[in-house]
Amino acid sequence: MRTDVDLLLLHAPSVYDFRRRSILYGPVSDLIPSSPVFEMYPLGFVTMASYLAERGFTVRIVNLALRMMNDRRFDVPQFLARLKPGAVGIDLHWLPHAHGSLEIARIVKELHPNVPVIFGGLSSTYFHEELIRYPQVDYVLRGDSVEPALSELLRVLAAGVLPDRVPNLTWKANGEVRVNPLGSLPESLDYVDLRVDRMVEMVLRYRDLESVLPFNGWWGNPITAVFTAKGCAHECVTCGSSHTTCGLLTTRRHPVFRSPASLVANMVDISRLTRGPIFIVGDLRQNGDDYAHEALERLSRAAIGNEIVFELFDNPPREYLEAIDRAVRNWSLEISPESHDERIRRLQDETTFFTNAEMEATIDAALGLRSHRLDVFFMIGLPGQTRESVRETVRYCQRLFERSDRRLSCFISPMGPFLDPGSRGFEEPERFGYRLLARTLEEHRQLLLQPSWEHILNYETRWMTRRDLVEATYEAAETLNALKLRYGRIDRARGEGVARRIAAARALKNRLDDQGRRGVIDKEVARTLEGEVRAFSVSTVCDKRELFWEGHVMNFRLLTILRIALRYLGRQVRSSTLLNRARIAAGFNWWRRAKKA
Ligand code: B12
Ligand code: SF4
Repeated sequence: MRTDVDLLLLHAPSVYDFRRRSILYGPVSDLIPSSPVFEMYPLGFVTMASYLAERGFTVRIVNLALRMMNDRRFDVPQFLARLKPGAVGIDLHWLPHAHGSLEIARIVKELHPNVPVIFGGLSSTYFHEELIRYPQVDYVLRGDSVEPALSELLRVLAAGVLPDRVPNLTWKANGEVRVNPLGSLPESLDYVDLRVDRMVEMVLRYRDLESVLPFNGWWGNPITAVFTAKGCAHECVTCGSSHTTCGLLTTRRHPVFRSPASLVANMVDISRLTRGPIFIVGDLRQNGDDYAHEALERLSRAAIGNEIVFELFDNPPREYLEAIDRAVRNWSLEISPESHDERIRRLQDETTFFTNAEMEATIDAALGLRSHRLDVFFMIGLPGQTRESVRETVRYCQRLFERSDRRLSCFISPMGPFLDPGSRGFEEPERFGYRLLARTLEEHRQLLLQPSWEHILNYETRWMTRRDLVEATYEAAETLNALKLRYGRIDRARGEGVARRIAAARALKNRLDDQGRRGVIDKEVARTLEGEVRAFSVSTVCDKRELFWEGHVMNFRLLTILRIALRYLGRQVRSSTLLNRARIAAGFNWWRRAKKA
């Protein structure tokens, strides 16, 4: 069979048919760029595409979730029917994609019964033995670093031999599940990269920009992220990638890192393409002070103009912040104390305890330097946390507003929709005060279809029922929003907009509860919610725009894009047949049309 791409990577929406269902998803995605459709695809799509392209495979990323969001008439089966992939990869990385990913796989199988369907990501890894039993799933690649194993799998599939030696692979033969050993556990991450040039080439090759955009609104807010590590040294009870959880999923006993050289080289590449902020995922000090300082020295030499966003997992000495300030012209900080209550913070992660006084000293030091912005994140749904404790957290935010200037802002959100599978809280719920309402993949898939986020949450705690978690969230959101207005963190229009949306979401939730108790959802409520992902579930704990940095007149560097395009087209011409030359000419026409538009 002639194929037009070796591997088609598809990112599904959280709930496949969100455009016709009536669900109140809730503010579960308000502190990330995505909507409740969770339209952002994993960074791993880019590392896999880069790695495979280096080895001669063609890869195409299609963000189906975003395409479906942006165009109500976008027809998924029709779009997929036109493609001729050698293999299809679907991420079930985040558990909230439990419904959408399996539905997309079902459609792919119906349309292309002989094309292998490969799943991967952390949730696929956790649920691999259940996942492989769905008829639409052929292979599951386990682990958090699968590029070499994926390349091997594609090679084996093309050769038509049995994949019994492909590391990390769960598969089935004659109806029997086979679990190959976890052989692909790289000790360093320098073998992978987020190659922006490969992404530009992908856009050109398939003449499709829309499908590779990472989230709704990225074009106006082109924030990018670079990863520093796989795994984590910390032990947050609720995290599906903590030290203990990574041990469970990958058998690795410690996190693995990218070298500072590779990290900074990647940031330089990104800065040549976009002027948007670059978020460094993970605290640089996690791999020791020498690592952090080497990264900063390299950043200083690179003199990147973009805003660089640093994450702190604990409180560094003042000298570290000074080193950031010397190395980077434009920088911001993110800190996640999770709760104002030090006891709860210790319950959430006993390995990294810090006091409020220590955190405030860090805040003062950062704001005494050139930090442009300092965001402090709190969470609802923690061990030991009560409704009163959540109220206290918001009062603590007021204290932070009072003692600092407008560069500091606070955010609070519910942990949702799910407590991460494999997290310590998920594995030992009683020990940490959780009550799980779903355990299997299928149970989570069903939860996602419940009418309201109160019933989608997969947990409650000894201290708060699901209803309490929902009520505590809206109450905290209302008070914090009012405080932000009062202390000048947001302008009146934004503050009033958020207040209106919270009130509308609350009213709708109450009507749903009421009708739920009576066992019928009336037609009017169902119609109001049909296909609705924005009005009642976006910007209902804060205004989404608070997450972004101010844009530039020109967010992208057109010269770099042009250079990559010319290099790509030059390569195509050199290796082309007559047919390919015709395609390249068509590419030029498309480029001219896109420029005119
Ligand atoms: C950075 C990050 C984010 C970024 C997104 C970055 C991105 N686009 O990937 C932001 C902040 C936006 C984010 C959001 C969310 N996140 Co997050 N995130 C992380 C974090 C801290 C690091 C991930 C990372 O850098 N990975 C590095 C890249 C290169 O690897 P990768 O993407 O994982 O891909 C590799 C493998 O996973 C696998 N793989 C992935 N997909 C596929 C597909 C196929 C076919 C194959 C073969 C392999 C494969 O192979 C890849 C290459 O080796 C992790 C925690 C951690 N320390 O790991 C949490 C984590 C992954 N996130 C998590 C969660 C829950 C979320 C949210 C659902 C939270 C929420 N309610 O808002 C959202 C979902 C966003 C969406 N889809 O729209 C959980 C996932 C638990 C679970 N099993 O469901 C984690 C483990 C911890 C946590 N609680 O934060 N997140
Ligand atoms: S939530 Fe905690 S355990 Fe998970 S990646 Fe962040 S610091 Fe590490």
